[in-house]
Amino acid sequence: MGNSGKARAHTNIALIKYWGKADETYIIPMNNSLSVTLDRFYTETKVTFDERYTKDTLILNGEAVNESEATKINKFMNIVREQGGTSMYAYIESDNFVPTAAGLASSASAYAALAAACNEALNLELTDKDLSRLARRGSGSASRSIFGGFVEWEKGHNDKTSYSFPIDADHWEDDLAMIFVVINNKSKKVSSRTGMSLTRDTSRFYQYWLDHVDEDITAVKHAIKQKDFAQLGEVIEANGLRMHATNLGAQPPFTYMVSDSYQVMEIVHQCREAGYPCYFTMDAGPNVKILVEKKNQKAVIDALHKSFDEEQVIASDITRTGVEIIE
Ligand code: 2P0
Repeated sequence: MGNSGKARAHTNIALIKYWGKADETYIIPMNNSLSVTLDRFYTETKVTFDERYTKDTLILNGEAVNESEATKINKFMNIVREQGGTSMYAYIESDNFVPTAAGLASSASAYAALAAACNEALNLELTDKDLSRLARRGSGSASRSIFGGFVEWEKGHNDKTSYSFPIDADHWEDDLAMIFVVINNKSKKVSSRTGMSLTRDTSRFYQYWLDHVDEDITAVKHAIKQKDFAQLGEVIEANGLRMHATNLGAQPPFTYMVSDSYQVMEIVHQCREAGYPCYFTMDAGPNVKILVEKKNQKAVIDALHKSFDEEQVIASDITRTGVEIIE
């Protein structure tokens, strides 16, 4: 149909974290980050522009979204309209394919899929690089979900120079998997947007984080080149912990880690000692993600099942497929 497009984008998990913005309007990050794109969790979004619409409408998993989500989407659609030279509003239908128990609703796959669907619907003919820049305006991590496999987000210094690109790993992704351990948490959630802003502005450890993140990026890229899983794992685990340490240095201090998160970390250590190399990382919540070679995936899952219910442990392959137009 004339003014419509449908796209699928997969979510991604940062191995080297994005934590803090240099520019909140354009979503320019303080540091480069590096992620893997996951096969199992994705968003499909169809967007239709029409002159008869009087506002943007977003239907997410079959239901209208709340006011604050609608405002965020409308802001993003204004950017799209400006790029496309149109004043048409849009009807957006979006479905998140994430196991409901996982609670991993992801702005990364959401804005990557929406950007690609808009590109198709309005014939913007954006390159992947420009699509990554557009997705970034919705949510920083979305800039990485335009691509499959290992992806680096170059922080740049303005709208033009801040975008993601894929890192050639010679198909090493096919040998790797990520295991999610979903942890129930009743404490009040600090959103990533709020958490990273408070930390950037107040944390006594934040400058240390910034001073060392480029070393981690370089070490990870070296490990990918060498297909050295232990080196990759050691660097990403340390980087994730260092990001979480910056939160403890904020005023007021806060943390995303709960006791079950520490229990998963302990199991990861035990698996390593038992000869199954695997490494953890955490984002703006209590869930723990474990990077493992596929050949050891079952052993690690079995170890986790001794302490966690079956539905709390979800494994995903790494996909090398980037955002796709599906209609
Ligand atoms: C990341 N996180 O690199 C980091 C690590 C969470 C922890 O990107 O404000 O939803 O929309 O740019 O991308 C989550 O933050 O934040 C995130 P905004 P986003 O994956």
